[in-house]
Amino acid sequence: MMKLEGALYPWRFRVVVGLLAVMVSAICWRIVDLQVVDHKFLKEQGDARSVRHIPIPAHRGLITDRNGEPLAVSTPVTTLWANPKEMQLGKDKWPALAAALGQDAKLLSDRLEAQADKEFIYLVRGLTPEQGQVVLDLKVPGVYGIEEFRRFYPAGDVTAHMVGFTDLDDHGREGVELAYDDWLAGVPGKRQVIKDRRGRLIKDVQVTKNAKAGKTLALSIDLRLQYLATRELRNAIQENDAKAGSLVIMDVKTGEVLAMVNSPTYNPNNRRTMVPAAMRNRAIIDVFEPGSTMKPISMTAALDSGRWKPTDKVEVYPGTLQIGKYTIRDVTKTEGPILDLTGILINSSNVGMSKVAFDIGGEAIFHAMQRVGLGQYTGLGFPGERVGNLPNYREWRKAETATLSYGYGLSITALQLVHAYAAIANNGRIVPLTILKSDTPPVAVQAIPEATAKTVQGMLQQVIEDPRGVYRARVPSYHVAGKSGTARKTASGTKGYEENAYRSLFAGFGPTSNPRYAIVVVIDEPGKAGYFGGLVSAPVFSKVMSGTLRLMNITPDNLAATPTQEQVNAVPAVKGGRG
Ligand code: 59J
Repeated sequence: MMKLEGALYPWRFRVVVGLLAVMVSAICWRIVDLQVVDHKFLKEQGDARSVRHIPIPAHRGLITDRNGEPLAVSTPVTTLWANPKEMQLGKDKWPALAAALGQDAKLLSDRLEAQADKEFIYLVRGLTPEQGQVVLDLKVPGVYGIEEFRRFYPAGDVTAHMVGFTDLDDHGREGVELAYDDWLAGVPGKRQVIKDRRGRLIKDVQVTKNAKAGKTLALSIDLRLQYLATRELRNAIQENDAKAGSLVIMDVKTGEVLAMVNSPTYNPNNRRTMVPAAMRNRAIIDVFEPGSTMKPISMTAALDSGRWKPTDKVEVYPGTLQIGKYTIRDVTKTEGPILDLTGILINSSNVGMSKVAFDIGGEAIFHAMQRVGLGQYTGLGFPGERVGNLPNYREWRKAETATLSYGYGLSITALQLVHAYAAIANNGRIVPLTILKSDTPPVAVQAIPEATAKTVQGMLQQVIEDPRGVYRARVPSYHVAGKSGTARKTASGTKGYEENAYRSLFAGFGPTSNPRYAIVVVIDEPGKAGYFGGLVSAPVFSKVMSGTLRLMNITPDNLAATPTQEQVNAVPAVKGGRG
């Protein structure tokens, strides 16, 4: 008779069942453990091995001029990159790839072989999206595209120093692009994708964070004036065989910089043209001795002292003045021995200015210069701006008091010079400089008493309109005011001056009946034939001021008295070339 085994060995049956139960519950526990208890951790670990976040580039903000003209624009481009390791699987497609890229097939395959152990190389950056798609459509294993943005500068070399440029990764490197990088850059987004073990993209899962576009920035610059300034400066530099130059146009009421140009310049769309000398924004980083363009500032101190009025006379004969072993000289000595204050400006008499300076003292001149912003930051907030140097009056002895009063012994930038003249032009009120278009009226500080500023405005109009004046600075149909300067350049490495290297300056404003614009022209080392500020820089001022007043629709304030060209030509030039 058969017996049930179980019945025969009951202990054995129970052991088997018991073991099975233990095993089943162990498995169940493990399932619960994996699926419930550790689920989050394990999913994260798994995802970390397959899910990737790739950045979505943010569209960089547009830079425009004050009228909305684009100065820096970001356009979408496709950058092609490759995983050479993966590419080794599809060598048959390399010739087609080379053809599509317009590259030499042999060179490309050599490069890919040489980098066979790499996982990332750029194939080509910045194609148009259409060009990029043609290549991607070849479906060459290991070739991928990423969308990026590339900066384009429509006005090219005309706005180069102002706008600056970005690097290949779209970060601001120079100019406004650098100064306002945070504002312009935006915030890149994130896209979740799944890649296989080889890093190939399998699935675009979702955008986890949208890219936040950068903001638009409207500059104070007027592109039309920027072009005008560029053209006239470049012409003058060519005609005078000069080394370099700068020109700044400023709105005296708002503090806005309307144009700022330098020559030489460069094309920011073509990095190969970027040589260091061309990249200097000279108007804000080159400091120089301003020479006679300081005389009007010293005159404000004289008038403020209450001791002088414009018609008071000074003996300048014989055109030299001995201070210890130091001799002060006038270049133009054709005038009689006596000059009034306006005459000192018209004739640009260093001797006359020095005598006035001795009378009022260095401290008054120092404060007048400091009040109009010399030796201080302009507040423009531009990268690399220099402040120059205005030595404290306590260090001035008699010779320094004299030379500082006519512009030597201090150093300034073209931007500071235009800012100082803008204060005179704005009836003594100085406003902070800005490169951004401003809608709110700026807070002005009365740097020069209004009456004094107005008196100096009149004296500077005389400098241009007097028969002996700087007639080349005149502007048809308008009254304008200004002062020329010709300064020997300091010889590098010594305390002395160059024999034959000059800086020709002109600073002025207009229209005098209600001054709106201040302009400074700096021409560095004009040719030896003619180098006086009144000869070289004054005509540039005239043309640029004339164009500015017209473009800005400023009502002429001198229609009746407009001199004809014949009348202008008939004015005898003063011996010495100031003319
Ligand atoms: C000058 C100077 C150099 C520095 C002199 C220009 C001094 C001086 C020592 C000789 C040419 C020249 C501190 S000239 O700007 O007086 O703009 O139309 O460079 O005087 O003391 O062969 N400008 N320029 N001086 N130094 N040190 C005149 C004048 C000026 C003119 C003309 C003719 C100088 C009217 C200059 C202009 O007003």
